Amino acid sequence: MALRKTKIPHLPESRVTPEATHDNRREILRKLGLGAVSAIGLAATRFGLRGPDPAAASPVVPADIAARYPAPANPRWAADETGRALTPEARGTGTNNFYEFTASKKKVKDLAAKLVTRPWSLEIGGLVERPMVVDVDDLTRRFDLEERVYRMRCVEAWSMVLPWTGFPLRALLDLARPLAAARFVRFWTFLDPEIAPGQKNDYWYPWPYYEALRIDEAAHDLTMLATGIYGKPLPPQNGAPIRLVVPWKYGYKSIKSIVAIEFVRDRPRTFWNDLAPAEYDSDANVNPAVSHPRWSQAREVDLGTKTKIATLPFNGYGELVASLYRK
Ligand SMILES: Nc1nc2c(c(=O)[nH]1)N[C@H]1C(S)=C(S)[C@@H](COP(=O)(O)O)O[C@H]1N2
Ligand SMILES: [Mo]
Repeated sequence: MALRKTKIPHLPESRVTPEATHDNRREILRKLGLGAVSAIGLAATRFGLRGPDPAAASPVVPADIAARYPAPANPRWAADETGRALTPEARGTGTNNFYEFTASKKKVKDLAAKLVTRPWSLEIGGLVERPMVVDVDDLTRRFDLEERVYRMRCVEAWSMVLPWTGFPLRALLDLARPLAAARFVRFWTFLDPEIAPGQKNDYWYPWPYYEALRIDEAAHDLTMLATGIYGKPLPPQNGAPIRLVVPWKYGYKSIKSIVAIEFVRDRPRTFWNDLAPAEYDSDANVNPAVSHPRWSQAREVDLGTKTKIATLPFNGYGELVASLYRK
């Protein structure tokens, strides 16, 4: 994501040169502080973050899981209520942000093909009654899958309309049963520099990618764990085998390829906010009235139709979520 502090009208994440990022490395590391690095290191060790074992790998989605696609549409989210057309599949699965692989959106797809997404274990822990390490397909077998069409607004001022398949994150909360002391949920992506070139080459990023939600945001009906898109299991570039989708927040909150979910008491740090706090706030609620330091957030390009449209507060989901933020 754009880390330069100089005033450039709209520098998309993909156009930031490694040099530009590198110039800021010392500043980033200073901001991060040793405390943050060791806290992350500690959690990573505790949770045993690791990529899948390629020796044991079978990239094949089990037949019973594959047979659940396409999943029934949730009638409430069968089409975009603002009248926007679904983004064509080739674009939705061909223009991606996944910095573990590359900052070039159109190259993510080919590079991410190396990600072995099965078998894939997910660790759920922290302040929960029922901590578990569970295979992602076994986890999915416990829930009904449904399809929902959501708008996805990237902080870089572009958006898509995507048909996700998955289940509400709340269903996982019901399964794991967070303790009363759990006020936040924290998410981690895999760490595997051998497979993900960004994790090796872009060594100044605090890998693995980490995100967080308040517990009430996590329990909100809109918040999904997605296992599919366009009526099929997720392809690697969209965050296979399981990723978060939080449609009223900028896209960077919707963390991909999750390996661990931790329930915690204190507000966790988040990846982009640690990198550039002035540019990427931790709440990341879509807000057309608050500009990014280097570009306006008032409008966005719909990547499906290549037209510019007005950005809506909370990405148009305000009626459902604004109450979460009223004091
Ligand atoms: N692990 C991980 N998750 C991530 C990212 C990333 O770089 N790594 N990029 C985020 C950003 S900036 C966006 S806009 C969305 C893009 O999701 P999509 O490629 O499926 O449209 O994923 C988010 N989740
Ligand atoms: Mo983004």
